Amino acid sequence: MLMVSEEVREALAARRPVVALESTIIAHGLPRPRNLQVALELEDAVREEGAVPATIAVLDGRAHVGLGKEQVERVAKEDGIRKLGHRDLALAAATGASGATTVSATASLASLAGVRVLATGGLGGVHREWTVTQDESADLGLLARTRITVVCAGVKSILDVPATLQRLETLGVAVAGYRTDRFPGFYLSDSGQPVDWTLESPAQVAEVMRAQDALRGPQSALIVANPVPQEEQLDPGIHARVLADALRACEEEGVTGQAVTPFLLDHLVRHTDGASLSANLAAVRGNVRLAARIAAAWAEA
Ligand code: PSU
Ligand code: MN
Repeated sequence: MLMVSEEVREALAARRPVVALESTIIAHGLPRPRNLQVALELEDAVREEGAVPATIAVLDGRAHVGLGKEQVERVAKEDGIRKLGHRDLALAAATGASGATTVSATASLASLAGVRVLATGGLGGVHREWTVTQDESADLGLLARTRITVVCAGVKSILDVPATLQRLETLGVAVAGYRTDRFPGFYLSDSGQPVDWTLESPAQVAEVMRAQDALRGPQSALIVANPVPQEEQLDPGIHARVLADALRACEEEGVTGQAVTPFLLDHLVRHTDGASLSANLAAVRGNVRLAARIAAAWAEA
């Protein structure tokens, strides 16, 4: 059921750095055909930093850790490819379904395969209007019980960021800013919220990972929040305006559940003339490169 590619298996056996990459961003978070290009580009960026990329997805019921080019193409192009959270994995495996994995599903499969570092764009979290919809991404609960390091540009700015940070605190998930004391805002370098901890180098992140293992306790994650460079962020004024429109459209069209995140991301891309896409890509690229350097520092131990 779990298929670890030969390249990833060899790298893990030789203690060479490996970075897990999620696939929901490819299948449901980015417009086609750009998504395929980006998926391959992110794998290249990991390699350029000296690590092995392990893109994760489920194809015909098999959970893959490390995809070949044709498999990445299927994830990017196949119509009807599902969006799988960790709760969907067994259902997909047993029924032979295919789907892209969210952070929660990617983290659980990565951890099963022995990959310790994962890169994404923005984490899922608590949605605005949570009191009505109770929509909180399964990413949070899974990260409370999975020992993995997730490099992200904060949580998606479509969410209730302060509420998400509060939930991470309650769930006991460690959060640190990378070279910043501000929690990043995905498309924006600063979400307006502070973080309690700042880490300065990949080596220091790896030290924290070792300390997590030494101190035992619950198997929880480490979130490394890496801001998009200020010169590549989305204009904050445009962001505020278009996001308000997107949230209104979502409500008017009655979009709920798993469809909410892709709907909002797509709305932002279409109403910012692609500027949100550039900021999103800049953030993901930075995260993937940092994740590779963290994986290298981790593998050195
Ligand atoms: N970050 C992005 N684009 C995405 C996502 C994150 O830049 O598409 C995906 C991730 O896979 C994340 C998921 O785990 O959205 C969260 O979805 P939900 O809110 O339905 O849990
Ligand atoms: Mn949700």
